[in-house]
Amino acid sequence: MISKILIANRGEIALRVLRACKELGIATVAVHSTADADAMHVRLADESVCIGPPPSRDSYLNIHQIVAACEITGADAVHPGYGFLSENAKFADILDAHGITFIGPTADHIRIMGDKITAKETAKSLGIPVVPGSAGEVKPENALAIAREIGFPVLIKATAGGGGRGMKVARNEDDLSEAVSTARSEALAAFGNDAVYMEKYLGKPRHIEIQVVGDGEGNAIHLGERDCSLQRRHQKVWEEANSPALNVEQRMKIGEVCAAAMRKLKYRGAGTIEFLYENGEFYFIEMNTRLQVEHPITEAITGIDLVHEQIRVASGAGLSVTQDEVVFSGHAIECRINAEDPRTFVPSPGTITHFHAPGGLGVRVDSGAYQGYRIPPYYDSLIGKLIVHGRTRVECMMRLRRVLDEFVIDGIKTTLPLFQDLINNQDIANGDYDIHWLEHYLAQPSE
Ligand code: MV4
Repeated sequence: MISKILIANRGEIALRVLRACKELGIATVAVHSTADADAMHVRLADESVCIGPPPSRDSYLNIHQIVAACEITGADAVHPGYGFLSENAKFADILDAHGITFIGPTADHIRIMGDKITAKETAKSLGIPVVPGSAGEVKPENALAIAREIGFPVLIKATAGGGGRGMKVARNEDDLSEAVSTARSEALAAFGNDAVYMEKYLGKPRHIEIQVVGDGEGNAIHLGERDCSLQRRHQKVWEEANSPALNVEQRMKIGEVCAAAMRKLKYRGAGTIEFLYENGEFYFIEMNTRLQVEHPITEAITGIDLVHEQIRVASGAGLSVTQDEVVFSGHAIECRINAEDPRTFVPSPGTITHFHAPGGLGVRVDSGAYQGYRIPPYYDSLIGKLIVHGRTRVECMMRLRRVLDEFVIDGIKTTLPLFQDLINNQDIANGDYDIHWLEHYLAQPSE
């Protein structure tokens, strides 16, 4: 049904999608900005189209240029990757109007999950546990009554937000009105929408997310969880599957709740249901209606290619597996390799003078980087992902230590040395960390 896919992205995820297309015998079109003419995704695609100058808004976010590139090349579907246009409902609508398949959920489902109040109401109505909080929007005049009902501390969040922007904690009644007004003005400035809502503030949660895939016809499966608690300023650094905090019963229980919800919703495509997890309870915070950066750790423990599944369900071929056929095996860890200083996270674009990727059993490197590649300064600093799989968490960690020693990236600074430190840390070895752990760790003076 789909014979040519245009990949509306760059970097490692464009390569990742390209690989799935090749395995399925589907022709590929790369798009690129003038800054990415020598990128690996352009070299490996069957065809490529330059869609504009370096700034994303003029190229990777330029809907008209991307639709034109589809028309010129005869691409019948678009894979958006992550970021850029991947959660843009208008883009999905426009492709639809042109008879081009958007490889993702319906525009309506993207819209529902893009508004955080609607997302939460929808999740709740589908039987997913949510954080106790306001029913809908909070205004300065009703904030105190709602906060007293919920109990302090409370968190004010932007309805149009996500990814942590525009959040304010109020520890007590004295803090409240300032927290609400600051959150509203920050939300207005960041998203052009000052609507905010309120939740019980969870102090030391883990961030655990459930991978789901649906066929849009009422069939859906879950592929277990990923623990993404190790993050800095809402940028994930290290992710693992399974979560060190869950046992198999907890995994299958929350997974089944999510899969059942997606069946009811008739969700199509890959999705991630994000939870905070504290004292044995799950609390829904958001749903991402796209493929995520960290999806390979789920692929490692299930053997299921998520991009294959996305393409299958987009073309009406259905899921390749039923829930009963999903087998979880071993443990996987992903390290995000950024072109950044490993201590300050200041970006470090430039030319890679030497590049040697590790190999061996249980090792996957997803990267568009190569020796001589010049990292452009215009985009995010993720240059690769190292994914290691082992039969147990201990085996996975031992393998990761070996693999980090083999990896060579010279000419720029990268986050590799941070992982050398983390792999030798006792809390990490014990799986004993929450969403604040890494920031506390980085705040300690290093010797
Ligand atoms: C929270 C929270 C504590 N309590 N909600 C941040 C990003 C956004 N997706 C939700 N976030 C949070 N919501 C309540 N009720 C703490 C965070 C949070 C966080 C969540 C996941 C991963 C990292 C985080 C870092 C700081 C705060």
